[in-house]
Amino acid sequence: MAITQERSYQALTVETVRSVVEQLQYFEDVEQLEVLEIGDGNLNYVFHLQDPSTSKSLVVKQALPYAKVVGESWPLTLDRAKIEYQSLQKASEVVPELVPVVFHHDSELAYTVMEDLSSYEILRAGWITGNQYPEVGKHIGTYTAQTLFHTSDFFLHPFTKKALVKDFLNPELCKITEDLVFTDPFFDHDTNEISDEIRPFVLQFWQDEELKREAAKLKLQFLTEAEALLHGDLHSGSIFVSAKSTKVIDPEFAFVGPIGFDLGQFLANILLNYLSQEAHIEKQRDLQAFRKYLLETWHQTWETFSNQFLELIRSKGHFTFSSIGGVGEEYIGKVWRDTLGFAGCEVIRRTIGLAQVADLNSIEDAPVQVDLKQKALTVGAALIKDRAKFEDLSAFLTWVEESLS
Ligand code: SR1
Ligand code: MG
Repeated sequence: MAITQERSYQALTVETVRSVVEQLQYFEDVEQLEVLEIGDGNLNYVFHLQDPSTSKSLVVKQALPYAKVVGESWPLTLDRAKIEYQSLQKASEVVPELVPVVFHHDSELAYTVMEDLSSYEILRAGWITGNQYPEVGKHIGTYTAQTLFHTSDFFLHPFTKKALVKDFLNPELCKITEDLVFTDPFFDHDTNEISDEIRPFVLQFWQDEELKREAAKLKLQFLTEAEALLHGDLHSGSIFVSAKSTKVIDPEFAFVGPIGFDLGQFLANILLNYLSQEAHIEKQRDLQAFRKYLLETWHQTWETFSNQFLELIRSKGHFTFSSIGGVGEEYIGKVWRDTLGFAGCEVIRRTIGLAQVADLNSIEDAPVQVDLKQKALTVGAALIKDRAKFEDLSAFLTWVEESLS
């Protein structure tokens, strides 16, 4: 039975997924396709379909009505598939080279057919292996500047901006972030994953009232500041890379929120990898070189983002006060402080919360892993509490070199 004739939701299988691509007339004979389910994320199915005779291929991503990482006990809206599709469409209007090509979307069956990126690597996996991607900082700086500016009040008419906020209300996925990033890791919550070895350190960590006060401010910003349409989950597992090209995927957490959140998530995942390299790279000289590359990546990200965003305010901005000296620069200063604070929350969450990262968890030497996780928690707390003290990028980079090496 062809799944396209069934108009109520059902999960696709390696058999039924053929019929959903048949209508695209992209492949000559869908029966010949080799189909694999390759999803390794937390939430969705991802099918890879390839014609063995021509090597033409596509990917079909389908949302499940629950969070795959936990199971059917955690129901989750299928609307996220449409949000992801619409967000990819918006990004493709300004940075088509930095997102996958989308061929088709079906909201009822909650699937999207898109470009196969399996010739690329996931950035997290590449970094763990010690691979360098010299362009990724510039690309993520461009992606954030262009997508965030063009969906902000600096660019949009107020009516259009409000409509955007309404179109991208994403309450269930936002709630996941509100809980997993901004709440649970600061308390003894059952979603956390904390080994017996690190628990005594974490018990002390939870005693820090100043940290909780500052985390509360950041959570309130996340809840209330509708600055621009975010990707919403911009960690190194949401980025495909090759030597010269970058593709940002998976914007199912998209909503109109504080700009620093996207940049902060990317920064946090750079810092987590930076820390973890102590266990992955054996030779001291190679370790130093790789860490230098990671800091250079963040340098390029921030410089590209801030320069492009300011230039866009100057050249395309519709916000009345944009021409007043310092308005744009002060706004970028606010985004900088928010970025550091949000990065701190993400570092802490990926260390002791739900959905931790392979950068740290793949370290087999248990005492080394515990030591690095403690360092990560200390770094995360410092970013949250001291975010207003790092005057600029160079002060921050010096601090990383001195305190994380
Ligand atoms: C239940 S979802 C867990 C995490 O996976 C996604 O990638 C987001 O980061 C989310 O917080
Ligand atoms: Mg994801």
